[in-house]
Amino acid sequence: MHPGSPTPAARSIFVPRVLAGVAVLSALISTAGFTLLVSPAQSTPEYMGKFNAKYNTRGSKLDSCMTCHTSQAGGAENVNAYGADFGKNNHDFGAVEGLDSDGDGFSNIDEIKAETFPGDKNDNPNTRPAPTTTSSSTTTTTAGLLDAILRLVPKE
Ligand SMILES: [Ca+2]
Repeated sequence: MHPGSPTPAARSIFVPRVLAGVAVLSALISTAGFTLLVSPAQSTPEYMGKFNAKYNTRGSKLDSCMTCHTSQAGGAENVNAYGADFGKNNHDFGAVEGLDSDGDGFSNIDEIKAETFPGDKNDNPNTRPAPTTTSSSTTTTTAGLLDAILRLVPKE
């Protein structure tokens, strides 16, 4: 046996230590990752989960605090119009489906089906093209809107 090479006994101790180190590291990394992923939805994860289960919106734009809140921070003090109606109706999603919480002319259920925020009047099926629409027509729509706005501004 060469003096520098580890004996079989030393190797068998070394390998479990490395494995333990890897296990601890990966546990730390996954805990950190999980915390980062979960923290934005900490306010009412129960309602978010129920919303996603009811409307099959998990992973969509509506799978967000912004569906019921005015910021990602969540919390009762910054609910949007939809979140406020939801609260007033004993947290019953079905009870507020027919309302137009944000007053943009689209009922909450129509907005949810279109994956637009029911609590943001600037986000509705008219302002957002359907998900299947190509980006070129989005540009056209935006340009058209800008043009319409510019025509409304009085020229000096
Ligand atoms: Ca609406």
